[in-house]
Amino acid sequence: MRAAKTSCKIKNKNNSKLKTQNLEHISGAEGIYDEKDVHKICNKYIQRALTHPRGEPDEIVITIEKIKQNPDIASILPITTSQCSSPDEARETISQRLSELNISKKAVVNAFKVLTSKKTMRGASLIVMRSGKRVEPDKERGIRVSRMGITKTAERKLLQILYKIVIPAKVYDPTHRAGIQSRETGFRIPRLLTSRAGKPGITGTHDEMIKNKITTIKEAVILASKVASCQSVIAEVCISDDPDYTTGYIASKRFGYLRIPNIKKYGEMHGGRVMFIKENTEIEDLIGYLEKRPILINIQGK
Ligand code: PML
Ligand code: MG
Repeated sequence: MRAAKTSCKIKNKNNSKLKTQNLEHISGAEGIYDEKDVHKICNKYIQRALTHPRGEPDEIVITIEKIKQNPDIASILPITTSQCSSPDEARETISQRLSELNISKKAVVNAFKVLTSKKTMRGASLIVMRSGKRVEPDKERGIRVSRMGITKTAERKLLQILYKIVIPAKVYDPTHRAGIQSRETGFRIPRLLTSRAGKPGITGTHDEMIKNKITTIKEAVILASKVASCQSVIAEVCISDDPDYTTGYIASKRFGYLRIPNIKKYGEMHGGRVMFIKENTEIEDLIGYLEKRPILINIQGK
């Protein structure tokens, strides 16, 4: 497979005097694509960067890289969604799952310190599952999980699942036409959205919001599936740092990808990722795998 990697970073200055040193990273996105799709995907990344909820970017950086190593294949995690109505309940659900995975209370407390800190990290924190020690070499940058993509077959299947998650229930429509309403977003949109996206009857805003949400979950599932494919990672917890995105997840080989609605309140800026790792993990090898090894996610057993 001839593959290319694109990544887009946007930065927002928070101190005009120290412009170059003090650029705040506000978002990133990436994937592994066939070369013919690279132009199209770069345009999408630019569009996303320019409309990001964390703020208008001062700088957008796009990197396109030829992947020389053949990607390894890892299985996609199965997706479920928990019932959760508040950040406190979310914390309880996550702590419960982590304790079932033999992760210590100290490690959980340290993880929540990272996830709820005002100062968000660009990448993920690595926390040793029993001692609770943070072992990522650079505590500000963290570990940037990179070089992951999805096969076309798995992507099609994943999108079908995600449409059902984001737009699940048919509801009564007072105009006497069948409609559907998202249990999570509350948006009511015409029933044929998936086959008629962009056609009359579908407002741009609804259409865009649904599409953005599906992209967010898709990218998170791909990343979490790569992380879970590491032998030394027991679990990962993520809270989006986007102020308008309040669903997080806990992912592990044992439980799959469990979505946690209301993990934070609307408008809050904190967020991040933590990975709980085995005690005797070779940190350099793990970082090499997460940041450098190209991985394509596929459906289980294919
Ligand atoms: C992010 O990239 O902002 C994190 C997204 C987490 C997605 C959780 C979900 O809705 O499944
Ligand atoms: Mg973000």
